[in-house]
Amino acid sequence: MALEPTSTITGCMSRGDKDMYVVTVPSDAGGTVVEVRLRGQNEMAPRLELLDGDRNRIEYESGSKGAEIMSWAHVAAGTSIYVRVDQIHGVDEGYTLTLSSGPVAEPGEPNDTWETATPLTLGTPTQGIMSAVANNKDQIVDWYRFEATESGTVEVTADMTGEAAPKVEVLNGDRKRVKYNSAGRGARARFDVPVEPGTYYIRVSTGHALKPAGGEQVPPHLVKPYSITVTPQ
Ligand SMILES: [Ca+2]
Ligand SMILES: [Ca+2]
Repeated sequence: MALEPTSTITGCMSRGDKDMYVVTVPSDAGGTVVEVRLRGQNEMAPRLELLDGDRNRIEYESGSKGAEIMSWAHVAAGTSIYVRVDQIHGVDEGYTLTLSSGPVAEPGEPNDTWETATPLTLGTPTQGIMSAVANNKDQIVDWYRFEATESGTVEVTADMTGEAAPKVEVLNGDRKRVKYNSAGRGARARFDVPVEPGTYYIRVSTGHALKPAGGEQVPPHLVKPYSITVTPQ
């Protein structure tokens, strides 16, 4: 059965029952965060599974009798995930499944390759989201580019949020690596890069692996953008 990404439905469980729903998100380029809550009427010990478009499990949660469980997923533009509902014990009762959703605001996406790099304005911070995304494994990488107008040095700063750990690679117009820097989770990478006049690319990713789905709260790296800045010295 198809569900809207923001909706509430009631279903019915009996012993051995599994209910499967498909949820298709809008085409916002940054993707959509879908939050899912499941609660039985009285005695049901709920189980909730999220699967990606290829039906690979991306999240699993279970709860005790009468508990409400929740999970979230970051879903790529215009794609679908599956939500599977069942229970640990075999009671016959109704349940409520509540979905809420919102777009991930990231004007720079799609920027998963050097060809689609987001242009930077020198001296001005640009914000992005570092997140693993269900149904698009490439989206986690963000490419940027800038134009150096004279020979000298620029300072590159990538200020990460949440569990994302900055891995920052600067490449020249021939896509040869000029400089690399990294830092820990939620930390800032800051380094100087020698430049000649011409185009440069910056590939931003995370050294700490992130998951496209989880239980409980939506994680801070999906709520709070990171920033990247290139400043002539
Ligand atoms: Ca991004
Ligand atoms: Ca990206």
